[in-house]
Amino acid sequence: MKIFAAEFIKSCVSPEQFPSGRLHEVAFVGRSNVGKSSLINSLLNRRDLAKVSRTPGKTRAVNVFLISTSDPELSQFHLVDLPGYGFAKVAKSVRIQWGPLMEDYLVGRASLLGVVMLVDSRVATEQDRQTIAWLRSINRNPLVVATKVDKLKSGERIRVLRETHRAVGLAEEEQLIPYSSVTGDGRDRVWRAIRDLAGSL
Ligand SMILES: Nc1nc2c(ncn2[C@@H]2O[C@H](COP(=O)(O)OP(=O)(O)OP(=O)(O)O)[C@@H](O)[C@H]2O)c(=O)[nH]1
Ligand SMILES: [Mg+2]
Repeated sequence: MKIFAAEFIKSCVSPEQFPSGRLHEVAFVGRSNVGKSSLINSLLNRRDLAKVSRTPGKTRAVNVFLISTSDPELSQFHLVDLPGYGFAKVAKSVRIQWGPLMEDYLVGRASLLGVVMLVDSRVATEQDRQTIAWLRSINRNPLVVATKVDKLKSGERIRVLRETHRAVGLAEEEQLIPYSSVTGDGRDRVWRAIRDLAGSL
């Protein structure tokens, strides 16, 4: 599959600003700093389409990108970078605004085809587990991706990934896709999973 184009469309801070819903959407969620924007850039082979930052809380709006590919099922779709959760240093007023916007989007969005949930391969939190459980409860069974696997030593990789798999509450047969935006590890598996979502329509 080739990516013909990837462009930033808009940054939404309220539901009225969401796109019309004509195109399918794939949304990326996860804790602040987990690597969502980096993963989006790596999937699209673009250096800085989505803004990456060392400071957690960089992405504060629902950012929408328009993607065109050679795959007939995914010839045009929206990729959506959602704001990270769980960053305590962000002002309380901002935190209060975040929740409802994400919730509105994830619960009510008819054009939302699938949710990719990112967890740090080394430190899955209780909030990650609860978020996955909540996504399931609203019928958005997420594709779960473990980020930053390049930081794992080869000798600990299997053990740490198994522990993360357990900590986030995945069943034995459910997949946790290891990913590195630095090496591109996992890129093909994530694309395949996204294409499966589109193919199952
Ligand atoms: N080693 C390594 N570092 C990564 C990887 N992915 C992201 N990072 C680093 O982690 C930090 C956060 O990355 P972002 O992609 O901005 O994270 P985010 O989830 O979009 O963060 P918010 O926008 O704050 O929610 C940056 O310093 C990245 O360079 C990875 O696969 N490997
Ligand atoms: Mg981001």
